[in-house]
Amino acid sequence: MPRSRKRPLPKTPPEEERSSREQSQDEGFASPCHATGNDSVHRSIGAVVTRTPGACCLQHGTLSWTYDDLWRHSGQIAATLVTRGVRPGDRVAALVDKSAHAVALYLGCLRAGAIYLPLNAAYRDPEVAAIAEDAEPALMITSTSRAPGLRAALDRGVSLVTLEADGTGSLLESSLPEEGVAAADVARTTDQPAAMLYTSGTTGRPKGVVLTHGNLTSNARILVDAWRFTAADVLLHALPLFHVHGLFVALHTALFAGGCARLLDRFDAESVIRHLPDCTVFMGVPTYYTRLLAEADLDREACATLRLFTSGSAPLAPEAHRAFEARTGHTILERYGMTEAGMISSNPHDGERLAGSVGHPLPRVAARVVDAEGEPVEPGGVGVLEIQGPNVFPGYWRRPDADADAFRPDGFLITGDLVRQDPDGRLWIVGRSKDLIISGGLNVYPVEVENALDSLDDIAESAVIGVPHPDFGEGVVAVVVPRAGADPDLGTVRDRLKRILANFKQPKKIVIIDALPRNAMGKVQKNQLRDRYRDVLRP
Ligand code: MCA
Ligand code: AMP
Repeated sequence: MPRSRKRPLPKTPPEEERSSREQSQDEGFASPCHATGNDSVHRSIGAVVTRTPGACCLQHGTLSWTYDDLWRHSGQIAATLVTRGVRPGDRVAALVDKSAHAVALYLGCLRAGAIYLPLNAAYRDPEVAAIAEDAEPALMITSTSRAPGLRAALDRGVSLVTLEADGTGSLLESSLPEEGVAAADVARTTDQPAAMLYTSGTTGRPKGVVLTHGNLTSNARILVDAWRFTAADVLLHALPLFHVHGLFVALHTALFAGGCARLLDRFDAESVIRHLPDCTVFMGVPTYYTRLLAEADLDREACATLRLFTSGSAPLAPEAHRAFEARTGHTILERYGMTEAGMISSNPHDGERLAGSVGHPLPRVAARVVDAEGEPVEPGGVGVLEIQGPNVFPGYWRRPDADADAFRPDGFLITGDLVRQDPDGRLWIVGRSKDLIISGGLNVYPVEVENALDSLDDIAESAVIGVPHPDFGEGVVAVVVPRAGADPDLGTVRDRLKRILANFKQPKKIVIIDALPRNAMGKVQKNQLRDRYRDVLRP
């Protein structure tokens, strides 16, 4: 047992945050929509701790934490980070298993004034290394099983410590001086970064999406209100904790409202159905609903205590929406968002939830629909959605070039989603102008897979497309052209890809052709490929 674990956990007054520590590495992100204030995520959760310290906060297996427990554990982690040299504004990367301790790690980072950088556990070591090279984290926290591989892949400058789902690991092994404990609770302003999540974007080069405390707190409060969250809610949490959906949309709504989040290790339809009774809210990506519908046990009785089911991250098929309503009596509330902006629009809690629509822009979100030149389209016409609001991120990590592509000069974010808007403001997503595949709620940027394929000896060029998949909504298909005279062995190609790309990015099918279809400008005609191969992943 590590020495520090025998000590009483630190008690720091949640609302009396200190800002006395040097903040030389801090970067504030001012923007017209981000009024300066002290509304930090940890301060908001700290207010709940003060109000209801003994209320249920997190459940995971047999473990049950009150708000006070979460505060004490996160305080200990914050103090440990400080003693390990983490300064306000430093990035702390986490590739850890889902657990209450992982939530404490997130909150502990914020309380130390650090920027939390969660990583998808499916990332292979080279993917993590590329992100670490860009983000330059002061510390990376991972599981014991991932540590050796990461240690070899990462730059020597990155310190690596471990944290297991049960709270053990080298992170908390060193002893904590009481002064260190007292030092960890750093005040943050709304325009200071709280988290950074990576996206590959259309170039394949990882970009850090910086999210400020103000982005997160404003979005959480708007959602608590819009979806009528209260302290009586018990959220069944099956999503991963490394994306906006699971970490912010799900966890924040539960915690900001003073409710309880019951964590499942991962989504598994049978286990979700087992846990639904005595929960009140469930959130999922469309694949969760498709898989739940495949279970005979999903019925009205199983959902009797539920008051809300939400879906997002990818389009929910109207057939699934209707089938779920028929089977359970619940109308799924579909909402829409993106990492760069958190939640953007939502069907109403009390009004009509329409299948196929992502509802109205949330309060304080300004939305407009424009053509390729940025001019407003005719009412009811299809165009790209652009948005502005306190939820919109201030910019990518050290990437002014990417910022210039993402924002209009007046500060509106170009979402890359093609929409139609009704006269009453209701939005319908009809497509995407960005080259992106969404598979089981996870983004796959084709260029990243193409770059990986093109790096292999036998492959001259490739085009990666998304086609309908019965389980994941869209599935990845790679169309490859061999080098002259080469005869690529697909087994070898797959083995190589597995070493460098996360499992969800792996092509579900690889097709070999002689030449890619191109237009007169030489651009690959992906639409033609999508048409040609649209049925290859159907059963
Ligand atoms: C796993 N596999 C996948 C995916 N996940 N293939 C394609 N797409 C996926 N998403 C493959 C693995 O490579 C493996 O293939 C096989 O499926 C089994 O892997 P396993 O890990 O056991 O899969 P699973 O546990 O069944 O996971 C599927 C899942 C999971 C439950 C749908 O991907 C998931 O939880 N997705 C949610 C992601 C999420 O939180 N998105 C929110 C992003 P093989 O057997 O061949 O090796 S936030 C966002 O988008 C915005 C802000 C928003 O609006 O929310
Ligand atoms: P991400 O980059 O992971 O945050 O993914 C954001 C993208 O997911 C958005 O730009 C949309 O294309 C898509 N998305 C999120 N929610 C929905 C939804 N309810 N319906 C359709 N697409 C969605």
